Amino acid sequence: MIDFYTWTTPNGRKVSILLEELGLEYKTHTINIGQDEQITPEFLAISPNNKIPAIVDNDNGLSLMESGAIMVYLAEKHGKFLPTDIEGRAKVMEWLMWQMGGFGPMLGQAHHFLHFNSGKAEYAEERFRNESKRLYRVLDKQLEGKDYVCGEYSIADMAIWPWASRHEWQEINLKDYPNVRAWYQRLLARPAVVAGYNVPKNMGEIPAG
Ligand SMILES: N[C@@H](CCC(=O)N[C@@H](CS)C(=O)NCC(=O)O)C(=O)O
Repeated sequence: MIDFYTWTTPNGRKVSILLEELGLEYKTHTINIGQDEQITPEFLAISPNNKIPAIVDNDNGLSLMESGAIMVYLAEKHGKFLPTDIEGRAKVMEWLMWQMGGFGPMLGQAHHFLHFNSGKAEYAEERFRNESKRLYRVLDKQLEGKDYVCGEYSIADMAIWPWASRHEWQEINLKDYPNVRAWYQRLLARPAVVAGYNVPKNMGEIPAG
């Protein structure tokens, strides 16, 4: 059984979608980051960087932070959603790292400057609006002729999708990125994606794209 520490954000949803896709038994612990629950000593013992998501695997006592590391661990432990051949694995890791280093952090900045604090920093708004568009163009190109980011459905899709679900906050219209839009809706049709999105609680309708 997995103890899963999370909040209603894309980084948390990446892991809950994978937990649902794997059909694993897990217990959700809600860490309300708006109320600083991520800086309690109990949570810091599990997640030393004081951020969600984190897990404890009760099979072996392993605690892990960082969504990408958690996804690789669970995919490898259960032998799903991460190819085992060296090239296939490298491609999924490439797009997982792209999400961890770009499509997450840059879009997170877009949320701050375009959604939560618009009108305060013109330079930052312009920078992250342009960077968001560039990242969506990259993803659109990667998805050309493919159903999933690396061909087969993998943890790369599950890592990228929750960030794309916040496209409205990023001032992105998915109609401008037809391959992304089709892929976004393809994942939205998966019951495990919807179930994972609604962890730790239902926040209302999921953007349809
Ligand atoms: N690189 C980390 C980022 C995690 C992250 O930024 N978590 C945010 C919520 S999405 C958080 O816990 N923020 C609380 C804080 O910064 O105090 C991961 O992918 O797990």
